[in-house]
Amino acid sequence: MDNVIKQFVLEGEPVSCEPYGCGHINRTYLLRTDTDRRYILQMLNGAVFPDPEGLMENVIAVTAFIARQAEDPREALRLNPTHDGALYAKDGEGNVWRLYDYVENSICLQAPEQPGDFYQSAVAFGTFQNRLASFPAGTLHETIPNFHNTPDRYRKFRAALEADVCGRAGQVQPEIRFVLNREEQAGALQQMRQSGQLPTRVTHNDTKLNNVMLDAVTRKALCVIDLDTVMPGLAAYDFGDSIRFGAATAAEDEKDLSKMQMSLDAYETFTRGFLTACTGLTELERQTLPLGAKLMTLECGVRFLTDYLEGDVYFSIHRPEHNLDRARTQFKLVEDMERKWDEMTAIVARLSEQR
Ligand code: ADP
Ligand code: GN1
Ligand code: MG
Repeated sequence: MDNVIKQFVLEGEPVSCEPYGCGHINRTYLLRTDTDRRYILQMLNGAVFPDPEGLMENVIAVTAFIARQAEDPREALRLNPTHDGALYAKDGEGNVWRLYDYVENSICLQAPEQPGDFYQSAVAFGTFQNRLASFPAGTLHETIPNFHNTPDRYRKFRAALEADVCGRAGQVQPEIRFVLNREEQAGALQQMRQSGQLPTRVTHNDTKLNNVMLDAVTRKALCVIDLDTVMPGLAAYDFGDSIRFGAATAAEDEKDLSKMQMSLDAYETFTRGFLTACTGLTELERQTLPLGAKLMTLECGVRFLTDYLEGDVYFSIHRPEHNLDRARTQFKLVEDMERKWDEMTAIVARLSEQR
């Protein structure tokens, strides 16, 4: 890592570099220097992102675009250059590394702690989409093709099931049935995207609460981070993935499923913040927001279960059945959303009218 750090222009001499955060994909480190400067050093996961250079082009363009609209410099992530003037470095194995300014005086939450936190995350993601409304979406690289193409996720699930390389399918029959029973409805958003009924937007596509920074004092939205999956997408993806994670009453890997529900209060709070910040959605886009919540949750569960069947090759795990536990919480949430469906659609309709 020393060889990587040396490539970047730093303020001061490095004094420590420790693993940081709870991401499932990249390797993230907090780098400190003797002048008390803090940086976030990240190595991109090359297995997940086949075109890291294209990905960095996206991140460079999007952060510059947002920086031009920012009132506080912390509203846009800032990449630090190498001595050669590039905005990323490579190590001896060809891995791509980047160095962000640490967003100072900020907090990043794994779950909402105060009533306004989830609202502020909705403002952050809604503002992000709004600020990028005039960004030329066609110039972005598709960093993970078919990322939120749910039918494609089903195809990969079926392939993993067929191969069953770890011999795990036998023990997860109820989960497999849960997934297959919902296959018919899983393509609804994809169909509306392909037919052009829903407009393509620049979306973040990984709108977990822990991809938002809030100001540590005011707890107001500062910026969204983890821009690796910024690609053309649907508004319902960003709304839906936020609900999946932040309106859940338990952690994504909770083992006690009785704790896991989708909070209608949190759902309503997020919807209010998102519709306030993300103006200009079409009527059909607003109507499909609840569907986004359900399908992003189902899709994420399918991805966790697929990874479990494939031997935990994609998401970082910290215990043997971690991906299975994660899949189960997602399916519990989907069931709860199915029960609360009428309320979910009514909330979006009511808040849309009030705007
Ligand atoms: P992953 O793709 O693995 O989720 P992230 O980019 O989300 O990686 O980073 C992981 C964690 O590191 C975040 O949840 C956040 O806590 C922290 N983090 C990332 N970038 C910054 C930053 N610029 N300033 C402060 N903290 C950050
Ligand atoms: C991953 O990188 P991170 O931890 O923010 C994943 C998301 C999943 C999420 C589930 C590039 O997000 O798609 O929804 O885990 N990111 C990628 O927690 O696959
Ligand atoms: Mg993240």
